[in-house]
Amino acid sequence: MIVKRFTGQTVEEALIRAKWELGDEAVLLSSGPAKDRWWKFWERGYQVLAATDYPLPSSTTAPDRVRDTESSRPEIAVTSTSSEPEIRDERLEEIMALLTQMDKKISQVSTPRKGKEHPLFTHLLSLEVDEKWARELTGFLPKGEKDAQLSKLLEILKERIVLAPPLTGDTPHIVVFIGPTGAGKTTTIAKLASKLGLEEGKSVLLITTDTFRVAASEQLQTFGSILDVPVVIAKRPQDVPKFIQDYPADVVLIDTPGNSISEPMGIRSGLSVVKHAKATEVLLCMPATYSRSLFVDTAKKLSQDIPVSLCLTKVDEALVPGPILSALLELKKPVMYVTTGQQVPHDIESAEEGQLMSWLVKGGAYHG
Ligand SMILES: Nc1nc2c(ncn2[C@@H]2O[C@H](COP(=O)(O)OP(=O)(O)OP(=O)(O)O)[C@@H](O)[C@H]2O)c(=O)[nH]1
Ligand SMILES: [Mg+2]
Repeated sequence: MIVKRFTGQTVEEALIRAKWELGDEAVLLSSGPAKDRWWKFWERGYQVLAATDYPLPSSTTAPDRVRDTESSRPEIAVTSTSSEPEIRDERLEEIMALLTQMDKKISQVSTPRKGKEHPLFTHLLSLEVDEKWARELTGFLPKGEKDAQLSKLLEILKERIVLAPPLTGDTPHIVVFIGPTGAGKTTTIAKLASKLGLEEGKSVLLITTDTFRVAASEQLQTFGSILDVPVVIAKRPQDVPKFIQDYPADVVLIDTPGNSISEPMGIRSGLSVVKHAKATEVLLCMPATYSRSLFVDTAKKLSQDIPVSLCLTKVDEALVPGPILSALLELKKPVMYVTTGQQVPHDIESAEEGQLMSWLVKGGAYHG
């Protein structure tokens, strides 16, 4: 009988090696975590002890890559074969029984705690929440009715995701809008200008510093003339303070060119507008259609540690809320607005007053 130890990153991998080398008749004697450290490139290793009564056929030896590594491993034991068929059969039966037990244990190991997961854990995974956050959030939840659990989850999220109050127009605001290209900065400015100007009766000034993109200033001027709000073009960040002085207004909304995170010059220029304007708020417009990592990287690079509030744009186009939920938990930046479509001025809502939190928890269409 040949008894030999095989190792792998998983028990299954070690078993495949055993079958490969000893043949299909090989039986499993034991399995578990590997006891030596030759697999030092891996974090964990597993070993199986397998046996066969048959001589190794030369054609079933492992391929070169496998054989090279196997041959350098220490064998636990190699025993000689027995010539007594009955004794061999008894031992074979014992070994088969052992094998059956081990098979059960292995299948338990390979399907870890599935039945024990919190029911909301799978719900959060289906919304594409990061596994790390899904596990952490559901760790706080008691077992019980799904609705009660969702309400508890909502409470937990309200403690962790800060919502900033909307611009009221009660005090003067100088708000600079930054964000990646096409995020919806200019459209959001038009929506807010309309809300604050037409609905709340505040005086509004629009300033664009976007002189890079063709027709960028015309886009804002068109909105300005429809809303009957003055629009001025600042060619340099240094020109912004003079316009603010010359056109006194309750609310000044300042547009900047869209920035790519690979263009540090553009990012610096947007932040220079923030500095020169002496902004009271900086709104970082971020598309809710981004993946978690793109959202987090872009938000960090564009805001460069200055305090910003988020305006989540295009939530109507986001298929699931999980990536954004995960990103918000990671970023810990307050959310002030959510934009829900292309319509000016309707498709915007305050994060505090709108559907954001319940959408993050339940998913589905934003206004479903
Ligand atoms: N579906 C949807 N589309 C939006 C939303 N907000 C803006 N858009 C659209 O997104 C496109 C880009 O909007 P802009 O406001 O020009 O974006 P921007 O960030 O100013 O773009 P740049 O100045 O080029 O960086 C336009 O077609 C908008 O109509 C939204 O909430 N939902
Ligand atoms: Mg724009």
